[in-house]
Amino acid sequence: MKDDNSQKLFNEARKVIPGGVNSPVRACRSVGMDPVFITRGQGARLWDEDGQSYIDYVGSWGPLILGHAHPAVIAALETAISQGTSFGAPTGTEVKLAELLVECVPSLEMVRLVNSGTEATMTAVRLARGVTGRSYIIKFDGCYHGHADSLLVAAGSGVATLGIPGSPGVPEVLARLTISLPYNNLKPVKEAFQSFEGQIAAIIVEPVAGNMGVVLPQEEFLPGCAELARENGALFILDEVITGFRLGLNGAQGRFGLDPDLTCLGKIIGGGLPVGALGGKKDVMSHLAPEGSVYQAGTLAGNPLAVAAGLATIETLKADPSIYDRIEKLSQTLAEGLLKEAKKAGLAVTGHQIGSMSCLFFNPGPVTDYASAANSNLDMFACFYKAFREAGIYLAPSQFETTFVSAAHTESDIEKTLAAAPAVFKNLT
Ligand code: KE4
Repeated sequence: MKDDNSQKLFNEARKVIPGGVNSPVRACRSVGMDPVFITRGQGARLWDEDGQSYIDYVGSWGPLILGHAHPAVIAALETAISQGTSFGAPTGTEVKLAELLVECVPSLEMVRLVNSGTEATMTAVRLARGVTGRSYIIKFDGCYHGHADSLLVAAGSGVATLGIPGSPGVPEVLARLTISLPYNNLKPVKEAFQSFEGQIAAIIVEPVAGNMGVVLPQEEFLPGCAELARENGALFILDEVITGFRLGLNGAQGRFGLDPDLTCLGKIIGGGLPVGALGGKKDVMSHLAPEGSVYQAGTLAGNPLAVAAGLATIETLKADPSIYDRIEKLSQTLAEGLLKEAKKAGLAVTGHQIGSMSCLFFNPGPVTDYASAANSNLDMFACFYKAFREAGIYLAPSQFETTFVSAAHTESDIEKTLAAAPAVFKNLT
């Protein structure tokens, strides 16, 4: 496949941007390829600098549930941008978005808009520590909550493992306050609360893990975490940056009937522009400055353009909730079809799918946590990724990400994707 123009741009990019990208996953290093440079997106498609078009299952890593350049989003942005780009002052539209988030996300009583998912989770951790006066937090191996120091912690598994710096620059004194445990296992959580009695400020968890591939919560896991947090005076924080408005207007908490103290949002609520949000119960959120003393701020928080794109996206979803059924069915067809073809080719694979999120693990399974997900055949995934990209199908360049279907995908897109599968999988055996 011709990629001269992307290659040329990548060579230029690497001279002035570390790794040639502004976010590491985009470099495609884990699949041994160079990235293609995108010129435009429309609906379920992307075009690169060499004129190649792709059926896009990355969707900007989740925000584009309506697909690229949706007319309602473009129109809202055109109206907003004609009035200016940022005021650094309150606006009526950010109140409207806050009210819409409170209306849709069951546990929310108040919400603070920020600029990214990282800012939302970073603030959630600071708020939990500020409200409880405690320093330790529990997260789960393989869950990714953005790149704030306390959350960028790779950790061993096992009971109450003290985090080890997941990245140079994260001071050990800080990393040790993060206890990272195996997903889907309540026993280590219980033991952590016993070992660090009265010292744990919060549990933060992805209700459906989307950053170790897609790993579903086992039945008692999330309610068990909520109960253990409550019993021990810690906050229960759901990181719904991916699942918020992805698994329905009420997110994962609506689907699973959860009532977290805090919820982190991002991606879809910005419609492809930089937005995050932290929301929760009034008695917790009111500790945030200027009402309370836990500080958080942002020059572009509640930015009018990002708010306009987010409002248009959520209002479009609200106006036609059948979108969710449609994209779930397409995602199911895609996931089941890929699994069937891979098994027919004799490959050891496991498929997970929920809503419009799915993942094919090159792994005999079961995959229930990061340790089992990490047993996947990453070389085989890399060949799968390369072959699909050359067939014009754009997947996330990592086994540990999520395949997203948008409202712009059609049955024909899924059929075209599945039609490429037999030859691809045959070459993997
Ligand atoms: P951002 O700071 O990238 O907006 O959000 C961080 C974040 C928080 N929580 C969850 C559950 C997330 O998935 C993310 C970010 N997701 C990754 C991809 N899985 C973003 C892609 C990237 O890092 O470029």
